[in-house]
Amino acid sequence: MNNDTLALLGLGAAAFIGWSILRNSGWTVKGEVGRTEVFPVNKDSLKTVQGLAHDYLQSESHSLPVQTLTQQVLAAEGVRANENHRQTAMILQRFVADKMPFIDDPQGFEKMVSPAELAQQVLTHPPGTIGGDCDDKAVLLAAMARSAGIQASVTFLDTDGDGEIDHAMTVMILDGAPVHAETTIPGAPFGWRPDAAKEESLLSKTE
Ligand SMILES: [Ca+2]
Ligand SMILES: [Ca+2]
Repeated sequence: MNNDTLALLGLGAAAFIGWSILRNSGWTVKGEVGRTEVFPVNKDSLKTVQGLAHDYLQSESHSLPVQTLTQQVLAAEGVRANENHRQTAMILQRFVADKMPFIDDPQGFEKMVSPAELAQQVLTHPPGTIGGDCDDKAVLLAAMARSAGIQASVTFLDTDGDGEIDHAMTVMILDGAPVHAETTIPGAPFGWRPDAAKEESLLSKTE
């Protein structure tokens, strides 16, 4: 292709993105195995994030990339899935919180990378190079926990008391009680939860 054609294609892509933003609809990028959803931050975006988190967990927790990554992380610590749920959960949290960098969404947008897509990227890139923000990492950890047989989902919190949800965490049921797992702060203790004025957990909506 010559430069003019490339420039036209670039203009076309920019026009499409602009049109998507104007329509408020966002767009989907199909990855190798999963998908990435991008949409503008607005009053409806939290509902979209929560709906996608639920869908991603239902459809991709037992996908091959999520299962493979989970088994690799556990095997590196000499543990097999289903031996001990609390120990398994703690190892998986350490991986997502400590070994995957925090990478923020583009300014003004919500970007949600599905767990199969994120796991596939982690499996195929050098260690420590693939990461995500709180919703991406919280959904991935919940999916990995589910693939290890642990009841898990995502919970959304208002941590600064302004009435708006601003954080996502993984929450799991261990010994019959909900346990929070922070994924964006390296070294965050298992079970630690920030003070929150409001919390909306998807755990009760699990199958
Ligand atoms: Ca995100
Ligand atoms: Ca807030």
